Amino acid sequence: MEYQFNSIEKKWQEVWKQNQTYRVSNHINKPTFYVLDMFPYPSGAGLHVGHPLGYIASDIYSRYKRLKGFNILHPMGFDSFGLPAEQYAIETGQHPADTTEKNIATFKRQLDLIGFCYDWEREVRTSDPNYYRWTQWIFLKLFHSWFNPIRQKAEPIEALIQQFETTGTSGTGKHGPHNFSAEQWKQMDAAKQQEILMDYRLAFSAIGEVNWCEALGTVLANDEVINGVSERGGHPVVKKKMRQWYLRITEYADRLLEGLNRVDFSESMKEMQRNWIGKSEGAEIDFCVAGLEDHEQPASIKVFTTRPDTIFGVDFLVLAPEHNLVSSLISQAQQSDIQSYLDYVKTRSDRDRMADVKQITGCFTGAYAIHPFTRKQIPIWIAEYVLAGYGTGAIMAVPCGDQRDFLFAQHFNIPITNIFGDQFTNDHAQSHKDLPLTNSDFLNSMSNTKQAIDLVITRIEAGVLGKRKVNYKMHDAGFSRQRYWGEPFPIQWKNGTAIAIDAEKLPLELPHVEKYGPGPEGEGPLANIPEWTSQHLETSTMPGYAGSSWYFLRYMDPKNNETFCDRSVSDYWGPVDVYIGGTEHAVGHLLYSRMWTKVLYDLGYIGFDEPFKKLVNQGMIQGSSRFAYRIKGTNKFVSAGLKQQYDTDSIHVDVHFVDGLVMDTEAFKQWKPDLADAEFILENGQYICGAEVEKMSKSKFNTVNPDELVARYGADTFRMYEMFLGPIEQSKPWDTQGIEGVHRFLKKLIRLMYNDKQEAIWNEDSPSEASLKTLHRTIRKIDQDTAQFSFNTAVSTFMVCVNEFTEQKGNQRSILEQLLIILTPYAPHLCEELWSKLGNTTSILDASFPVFEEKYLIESEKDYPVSINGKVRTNLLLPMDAAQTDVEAAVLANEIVKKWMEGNPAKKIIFVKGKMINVVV
Ligand code: ANZ
Repeated sequence: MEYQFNSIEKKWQEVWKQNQTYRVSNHINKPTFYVLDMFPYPSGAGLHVGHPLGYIASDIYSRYKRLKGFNILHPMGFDSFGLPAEQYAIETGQHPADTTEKNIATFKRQLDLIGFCYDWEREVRTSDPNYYRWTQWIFLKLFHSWFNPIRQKAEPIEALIQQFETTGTSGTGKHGPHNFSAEQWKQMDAAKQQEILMDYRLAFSAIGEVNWCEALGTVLANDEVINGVSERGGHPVVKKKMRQWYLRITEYADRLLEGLNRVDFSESMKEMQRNWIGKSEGAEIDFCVAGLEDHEQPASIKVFTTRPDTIFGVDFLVLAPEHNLVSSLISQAQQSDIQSYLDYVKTRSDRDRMADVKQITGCFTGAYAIHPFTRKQIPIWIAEYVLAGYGTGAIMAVPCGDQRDFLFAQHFNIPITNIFGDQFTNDHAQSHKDLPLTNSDFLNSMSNTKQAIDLVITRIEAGVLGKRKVNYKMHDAGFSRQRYWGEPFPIQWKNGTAIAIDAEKLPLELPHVEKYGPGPEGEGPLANIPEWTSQHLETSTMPGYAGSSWYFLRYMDPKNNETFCDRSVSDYWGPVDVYIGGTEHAVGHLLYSRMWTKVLYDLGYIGFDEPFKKLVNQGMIQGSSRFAYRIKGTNKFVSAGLKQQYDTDSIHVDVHFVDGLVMDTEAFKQWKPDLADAEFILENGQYICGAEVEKMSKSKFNTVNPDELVARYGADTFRMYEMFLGPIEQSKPWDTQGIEGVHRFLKKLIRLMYNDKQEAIWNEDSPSEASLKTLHRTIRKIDQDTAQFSFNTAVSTFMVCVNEFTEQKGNQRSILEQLLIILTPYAPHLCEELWSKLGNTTSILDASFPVFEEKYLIESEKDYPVSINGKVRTNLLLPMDAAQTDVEAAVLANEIVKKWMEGNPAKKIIFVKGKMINVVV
């Protein structure tokens, strides 16, 4: 049998499809296992070889678990709403619905070529009304719920309303946003009540800041703004206040942190999530503004600090420039300085403000605050390094203990109070903890930072000067986009109040429009549609992460028209057992889906509160770019080794014209019209390219398409080669050259069954001990490696096994069959083919993973070196379980031993089991 991979693969793909081999049932009495890939956004570019890396890994794992007797859910779908689709549509002048449809078709064709075991009946598309109907439904659940801080869980908003009606806000937690009695509640009009409820809802609307670009007439996402100007066109972008939707994810901060202890994610992934949540414990302390302390309602500045123990080292306060007290603090003399500083800050993103430590900027307000303990006057500044969105937007600056405060004091010549004695040397802040305090009144000589913090907090709480406070870096998640291609909100606005659309009326379908330019005043494109605005429907749409926050649930029960996923079905499958995807979703998607899961759990719709038990992050496949060097001002290209002698520009060369580093100069000349008359300066008759590892992208001409490789080598080779490239978690450059080796391996496998005259050579004999040993060593290793996602080592184990079988003439059906079973997850098509050639009539996919048997690895005999008086004279083959008396008898009967003993009696025969025999004469 020659290796006709194309026809073999096509044949089996059709058979599997016809027999519905990948059909998944929700009613099989087997243990279940759910393997999930992060579903792709169907871009116009199609798949390149980097994309399938994770998909192949998850596919191998799923097939392996199936052989192990599990009912496997391993679905695939498309994250088809979102900004890139809209952008692509605008660029190409096509409707996003059409481009999305087309792109999905391409993706599916490409995925199918690789032979994944998806049950396409379960496909989900986030932009399908039958899908987003349930995204909208879950949004309504979020809208109709609040987080009860006492029970630490989501509850229906009706329960809160009932509480307001009976006891007012008492009983809704100490630090709630409002404070009123039942009487007061009842006296409020309906609009006021709704306004108050909005401060509790898990999905809520509030005024927030967006990036507004006047010139483009649109709101931009954060990553569309570079250094204060629009990425597109370079127009100025300013912050603009607009009504937005948010998810109250901050309420789940503690539960999101706690849940990390119960999931199997990498430590670095957990750390990224912890940092994002950014829990800090400390205090809020009030500083009265000098000159205003005797007023009826004295103005005070609330600061957040994690180091209340440094309170006596406060030399100034700093407010974020956006702080709402700024305007009331500035003295006449400071007015114009402050104004120009505020104008400057407007152009700075939060990221620049945090990252830029070299440039120290700020402005004195002219006002002073009073230190709560010493009553000293402290100057109040504004500076960009204090962010409005964190803590209280104001800090007590302690130059002695905080480096940014230190640099600021130095820059503006503000005297520094030393509270760390000789541990502070005046050239940088002292960041170490547990140092004895000086100049610190009641804290003097205390050296336990934690105790000092507790003491200060006790004092400020006693004096009503502030309180203990936990802060989170995380913000409530912005949940609206002024865009077209997303889920419409099931919300109508009536006189400024948001009214939920009845769940029965869902989906609220996205209207088909011809134009999706921005609406007036930064509103979304839906604001241009009279039928939409006449119903006062919300004009923004949900963000890209809405649909992906719960898609893993829909796969379980994709056709259900009654609910998003029947409880009995989600109970059957449980949470995702293994989730595979890139690290780029560390803090976005993964946190949102964890939150949605917790809300659905709290409300009783599912029975687990963490969606993903285990997370595997595959590395990126990078491109390996090739360069040619054009001598400046000419159309002459110099080979890499000689380029030093010329002044050159380097240009990317399509990797398809390059074999290793050697360029096909003819193909290069035909590539583009301006290269037709290119000339070359060669090295040893060849044009050698430069090489660099870069991101794989069309613009760098380094993308390799899986379709080409599948056509040339077959899907099985492609699958195994991707795994062979290295550990799955590692990023690595693509290199097509090595694929030949894997291809040869599969041909060698065929050679165990067919000779080069295409005659069957496999037989029904019993395999040799050596072959059984090879087989079982392989079974054990493949089992372990596959279970641990160590696919690269598994591939080399298969190679060793086939080499050994070749040498051993291991072509007996009984061992070949077992080898094929363990190999099917990796090379499903060829294994199915050979399996059927061996006479099997049921699919190999339904075989059982062979059981490893230790006994085949145990040596049954040993070739012992035999020494006479310490010198090795001969070897003796003995059973491994031979006893001392058997050994002695065998040794003494041996002719060579007899000869060396020269007729003398043996004084002693030393026998070390498994090692050696020594005869002492
Ligand atoms: C006084 C102090 C003394 C501080 C000291 C630190 C060291 P994390 O851990 O990130 O929560 N801070 C508070 N709000 C801020 C804001 N909006 N923008 C910039 N900085 C802010 O850090 C909290 C610390 O960061 C707070 O504690 C405050 O400085 C600063 F020796 O207060 B500290």
